Amino acid sequence: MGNNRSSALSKELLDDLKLNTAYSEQELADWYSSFLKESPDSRISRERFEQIYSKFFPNADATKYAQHVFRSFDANGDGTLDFREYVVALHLTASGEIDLKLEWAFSLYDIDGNGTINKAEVLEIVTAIFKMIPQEEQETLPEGENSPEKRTEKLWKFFGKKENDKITEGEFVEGVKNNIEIQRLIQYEKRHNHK
Ligand SMILES: [Ca+2]
Ligand SMILES: [Ca+2]
Repeated sequence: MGNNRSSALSKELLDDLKLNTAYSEQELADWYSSFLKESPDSRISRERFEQIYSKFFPNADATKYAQHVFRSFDANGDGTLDFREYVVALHLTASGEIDLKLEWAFSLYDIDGNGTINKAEVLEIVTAIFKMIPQEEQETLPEGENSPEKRTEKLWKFFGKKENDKITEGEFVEGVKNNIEIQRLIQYEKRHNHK
C-alpha cells in the first residue's frame, strides 16, 4: 500500500520526517502527492503561501502575518518552502503538543532570529494579527486589548518586563503555557460563531 506513491519521496527524507514528526509513511506519501499537485516544482514561494493563507481570512488582511509565518517555516531562509519545511510546519502548528506549538510561536515572534523577543517584535506580530481581525470583530474586543499597542503592553506586563528587556524562549514557553489568557492574546483564532 502506498509504495508507488511514496517512492517519489526519497527514503532519506521519509525517514527523517517519520523521526521528526508524528506522521506515518502513508500520511507523508499522501501529502507529498498533494504537495506536488499544488507546487509542481516542489517548492512553495512566499507569494503563493500568502495567497493560500489569505483565503482563510477573506474579510481581513492576512498578508503581513502570512509573511511572518512563512519566515518561521522557511528554516533554511531560501525564500521557498520545500516539502520537508512544509511537513515540519504542519507538525508544529497542528500538533496537540503545546510545547512544540509554543516553540514555533516563539520563532514567529523572534523576527530577527537572535534568540530573544523584544517589545518591538511583539508589537510587529500583534499588529499583523490585528490586520487579520475583521473590523466588526475588532469593535467587540475588550478595552484593554483593542489595539496592537494595548495588547502588546498587556503581554509585556504579563512577562514582568521593562521597556528594553527581552523575553527568552524558556520564559516565553513557560509563561504562555501556564496562562490561558495569554495563549489567547498571542494569536488570533477565527471566530466560527458568536458567543
Ligand atoms: Ca526553504
Ligand atoms: Ca529577536
